[in-house]
Amino acid sequence: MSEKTKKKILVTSALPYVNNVPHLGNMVCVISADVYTRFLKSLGVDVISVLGTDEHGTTTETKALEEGLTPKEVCEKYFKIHKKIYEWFESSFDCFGRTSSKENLEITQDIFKKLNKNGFIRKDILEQAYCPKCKKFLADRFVEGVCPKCGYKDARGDQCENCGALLNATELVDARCKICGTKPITKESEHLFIDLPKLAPMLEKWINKQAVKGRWSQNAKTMTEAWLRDGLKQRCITRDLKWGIQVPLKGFEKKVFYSWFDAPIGYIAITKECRKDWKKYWFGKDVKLVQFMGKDNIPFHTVLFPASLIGTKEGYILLDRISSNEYINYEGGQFSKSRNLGVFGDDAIKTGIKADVWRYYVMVNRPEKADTDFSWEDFQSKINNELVANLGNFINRTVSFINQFYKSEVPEAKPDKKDEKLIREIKDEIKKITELLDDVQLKEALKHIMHISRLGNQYFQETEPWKAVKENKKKAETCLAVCANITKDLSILIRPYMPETSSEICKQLNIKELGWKELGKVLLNKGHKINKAELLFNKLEDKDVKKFKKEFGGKKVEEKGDENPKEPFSKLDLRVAKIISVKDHPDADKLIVIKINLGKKERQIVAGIKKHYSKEELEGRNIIVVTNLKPAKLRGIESNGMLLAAAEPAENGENVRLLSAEKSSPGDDVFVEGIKKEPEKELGFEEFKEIEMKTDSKGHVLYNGRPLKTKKQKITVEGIKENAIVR
Ligand code: B3M
Ligand code: ZN
Repeated sequence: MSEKTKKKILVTSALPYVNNVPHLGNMVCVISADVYTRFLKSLGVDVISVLGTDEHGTTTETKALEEGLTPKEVCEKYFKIHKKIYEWFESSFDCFGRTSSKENLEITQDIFKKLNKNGFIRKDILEQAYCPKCKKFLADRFVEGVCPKCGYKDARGDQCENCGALLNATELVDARCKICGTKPITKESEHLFIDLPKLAPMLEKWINKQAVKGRWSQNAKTMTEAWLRDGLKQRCITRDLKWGIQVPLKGFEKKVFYSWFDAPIGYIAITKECRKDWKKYWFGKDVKLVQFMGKDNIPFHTVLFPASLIGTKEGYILLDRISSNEYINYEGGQFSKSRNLGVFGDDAIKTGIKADVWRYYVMVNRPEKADTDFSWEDFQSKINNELVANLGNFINRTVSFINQFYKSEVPEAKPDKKDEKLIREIKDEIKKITELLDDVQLKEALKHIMHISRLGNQYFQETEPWKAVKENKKKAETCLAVCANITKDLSILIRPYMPETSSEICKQLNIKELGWKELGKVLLNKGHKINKAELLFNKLEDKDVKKFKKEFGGKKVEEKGDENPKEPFSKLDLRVAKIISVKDHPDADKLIVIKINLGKKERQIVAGIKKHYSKEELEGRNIIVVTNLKPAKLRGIESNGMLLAAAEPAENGENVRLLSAEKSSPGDDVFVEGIKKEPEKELGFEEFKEIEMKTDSKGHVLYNGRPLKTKKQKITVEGIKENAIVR
């Protein structure tokens, strides 16, 4: 056991929002935390793992409205669904709970009180949307109206579902209360803030040290630095909602805590709920906290949660190691339950494909440095070529051969040089795998495990025991004894990833389940009786793939048919345009009306970029415009197209930068090499949204990893980070 894994370890997986059925992409984090924990347990480390549901906040209130239930009822209903799905996926968390527990209420209130006592809580006035009819403050999601960006009628106050723009409720045109339809007013309300500027010196000192010591991933460091670089600002931790943890301070009894304040505290509360000795973990000097999450959760775990804990001065342990994954997309787009698109936890159960196979797929495609894509073809190929033809085949031929030729008794091994060479190679692989797992490189470790099975297959193939069994008995016997012990090693190595398969292998080998320290040892000796071979994995047939695609593909895939789907990008008609003039929209503060030159034609578009650019900056500038969108009317003014900009979340809302092509001429075609343009006449926003374009680190714009360009240059965008969404 290495030095690093000596102490107690506390592993957490981000707590998924309770209000939806988790999909395959959501499972990445849960399965990752589970694999890592199982590995540590196999090593013999004192480890506990924590998972649960995140139940407070506006997401739950919104769902409750949609389903006609109370927030509590929504939580009851979906908590059961989540629990069932995680169990089906063989997640083995020691503690599984929910943030709406009484433990979380107690600890959250306690942490708040300590923060307040230590002078890290401040009061301040906020302006918020308020419905005079419902007599309540409206969270951003509870305000609806016209999107200032795309003109979509029913945009939500936090985000436009149609074009994906991040919004503030106050930006909506013709805003209305989602509950009763009344126009909201802006009203002041006093709120509580955590004083991050005051905590900053302690926090920064800790971050600078821990990011190095805990070998934080690049995305974790970058995102955290971005928060620090912009200067930490006080952050509001209360909300005018009913569903949540009550604020225990005079004058604030009607408010609840912001769900991102109490959700991470949920990790502590869930531990307390299930372990009497929870303090040994959360206050232990010898405990290492390892947290798994999606990349969008990073700053809450590297800044907000640690700040809340440091401010109590109680000696809570802080994050040591962070593993933040990117996303899995579905067949090139996003998962969407409402559009029946993608594989959700309950769907995976219905396919009849074993949980282990799903776990394997998610881990071997684990989106570590970039997003990955689920496609049925890829899934099929990984099952058939890797699980069936490699791992399954090696184990099956070993066990069957011993069944058939040695009356199910492991023969005697008398290794020669060639056998020894393989044994050494496998020991080296085991060492490498252990290091990788220790370093939470779960995908890479799995690839090395599969390599062992590949080496085993090669060895079997080259030794030809089916011939040697007649011609050179010693050679055949040694081969099978060696393969039986490799199979034993594989049962140990794959156990964290595919626990059920590991148990099946142990059953076939007639051994008990073994821990990491038994790796590389010869444990199956001459005369050891094994059981009958059974197939570990089934091939996924083409007809099944067809069927699943129909079932889970959603409308889009069906319309297009299964064969050779068109690249979504081909539907777009993107052109360079020069801005001729800019006017304010007469009826909307946030909108401007732009006249553009498209080479031979002129057009008018309405855009919501007033906050980000001045008129002077815009006039004469070359921009990129989608010219084949359905025309829209924005507050009475016709918009014939949409300009493209890259956007990323920033402290004060959003950072938005226009795409440009200054060396090109108006009307020039914008394309991606290798994709033939077949623009649709009137492209809907829904379809446009599926076309994912992102910035890279050099200020170019990529579609599917390839740059957008004109015949003269690559499209550029300045002043924005890598991976910003273009829309
Ligand atoms: N529920 C966001 C998410 O599910 C949030 C995580 C909370 S972790 C304490 O991605
Ligand atoms: Zn209302």
